[in-house]
Amino acid sequence: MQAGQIRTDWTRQEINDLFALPFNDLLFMAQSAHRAHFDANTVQLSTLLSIKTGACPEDCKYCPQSIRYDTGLEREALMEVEDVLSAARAAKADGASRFCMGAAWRSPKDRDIPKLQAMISGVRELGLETCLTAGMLTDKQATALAEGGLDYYNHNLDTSPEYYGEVITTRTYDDRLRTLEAVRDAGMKVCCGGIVGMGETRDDRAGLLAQLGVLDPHPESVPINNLVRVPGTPVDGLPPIDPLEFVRTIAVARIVMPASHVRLSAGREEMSDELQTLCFAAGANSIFYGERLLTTENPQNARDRALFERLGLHAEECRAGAVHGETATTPRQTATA
Ligand code: SAM
Ligand code: DTB
Ligand code: SF4
Repeated sequence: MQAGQIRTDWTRQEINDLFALPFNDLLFMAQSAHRAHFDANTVQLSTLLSIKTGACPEDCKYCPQSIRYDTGLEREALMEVEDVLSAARAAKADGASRFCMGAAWRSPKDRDIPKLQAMISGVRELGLETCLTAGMLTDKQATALAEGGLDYYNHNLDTSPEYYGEVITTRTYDDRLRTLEAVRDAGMKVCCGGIVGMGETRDDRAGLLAQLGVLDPHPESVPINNLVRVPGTPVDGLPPIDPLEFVRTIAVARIVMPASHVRLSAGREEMSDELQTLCFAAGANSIFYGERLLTTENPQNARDRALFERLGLHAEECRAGAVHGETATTPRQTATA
């Protein structure tokens, strides 16, 4: 197979075979795929904000925001637009190119949509790309968000179809796939990935990547989260995934979806600089940047800047408003600036 070839006919067996490669061979393949589509020293920076926190009716076993688990989290109602825009301004000043708003909902209510649209258009006017994650969407809601200027919708498949029921019982894999279809049909870009370290097997990780790899087109953005173990959630206390298996998961994601941004997502706070470096070498080219994820901690900006400096990495230019290969609309910003 030619390095970086885009395919949507992946089989789970082929993906398991990639996982089983000797580590150096896997990393070489991943680097080759990465370099066929990207500058290998550029990393896209997304900043998260929880715009509605806690009290979610879903039972996702990993999530501190589920109402079913006592995680001590304080619930917060949907934020005011101006407060969201202040956070977005700060993210932009820090060098982020995308602003991702997360709401702890099973799905939005139709009455919430106008406020979400106001947040989206306000963030866009600041020259940031916009991303929202707010649970399952109807076709009508997806269209309304797209019309409001939403660039990306995040909706993760999280794990393999077989393991999904061990993690979440309040919605199905097909529910997730239906929302992804609504997002695509409405013309938005898809941000879709998963979580590792929840007690799944390697074959489950291969199953997740096989599901993502046959989406046509591939999700433009693929977050790979390493479980943040939050006391009170049912998965707290599980042994962490072998760090090199995590790197393998990133590398396989890069090979399967060579032209997508693969995001080294939750879990960086507990990772050494050296482990993150291996993830970048395996083809990760996006991170969540900013001192908080949604409700848990992320590395301090200064730590990320220092790591970028040591590795000669720079932040991707902001492409907000860019169409059909047009170049960036805002000046080049580097994480080290
Ligand atoms: N409620 C919406 C949904 O489920 O799509 C949006 C918010 S939800 C917090 C977004 C994603 O965050 C989840 O799909 C999951 O992949 C990730 N996530 C949540 N808790 C996590 C944790 N403790 N560790 C790692 N990733 C987590
Ligand atoms: C994604 O894949 N990871 C982000 C974002 N999309 C919304 C969320 C990570 C959440 C980690 C736990 C928390 O901070 O609540
Ligand atoms: Fe709710 Fe999303 Fe957390 Fe699941 S992951 S409990 S849907 S906020």
